[in-house]
Amino acid sequence: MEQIRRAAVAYYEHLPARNKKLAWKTFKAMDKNGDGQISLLEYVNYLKKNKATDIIHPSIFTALDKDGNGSLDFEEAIVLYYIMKSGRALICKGCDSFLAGAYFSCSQCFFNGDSDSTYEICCACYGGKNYTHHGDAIFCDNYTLLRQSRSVIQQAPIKKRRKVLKSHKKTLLVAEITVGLAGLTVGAADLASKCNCSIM
Ligand SMILES: [Ca+2]
Ligand SMILES: [Ca+2]
Ligand SMILES: [Zn+2]
Ligand SMILES: [Zn+2]
Repeated sequence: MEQIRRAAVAYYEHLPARNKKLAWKTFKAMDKNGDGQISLLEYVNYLKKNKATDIIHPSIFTALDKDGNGSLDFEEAIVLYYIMKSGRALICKGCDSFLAGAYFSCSQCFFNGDSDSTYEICCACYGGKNYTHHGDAIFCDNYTLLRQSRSVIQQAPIKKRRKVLKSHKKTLLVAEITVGLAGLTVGAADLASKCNCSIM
């Protein structure tokens, strides 16, 4: 979690002033009773209202609450803002806990533009084979996937490349732990089959 926290702070520091203001506004909107803290109830209500149901996971709130006092101050909420913006709310399909660190992802599901869901598991579940997925799945760690996403973009024709980059600019700006590129389609159809995980 410390890694995500550091990434979130760096992300926040690079936000233009108006986006920082927006982050603060989001915090104020979540803090319904105005006590400067976001309670679990306020958190759930806000995310439900904004249809960000993928983030309403008890393990995410627990991970965000760094000092463990049961609520989120602004500093803790910056990480939430980062997760919301980067699409980094990933839950392990094996043990159903928030993926706060390095993780493995099925490369076929990741690079298949048709499937809107990716399949991620934590290192412990991958190592312990605590998951069920299609038998021919090739799992890559998130760093390898990010590197391969780059080559997918580079392999795309220049014209399309700009489009791919544009549509993923937000996620590409985010630190290396992001796998928001799941929607990538250009030239990716057969990439999964060519995929060579450096770790395998
Ligand atoms: Ca509150
Ligand atoms: Ca707290
Ligand atoms: Zn797991
Ligand atoms: Zn898969």
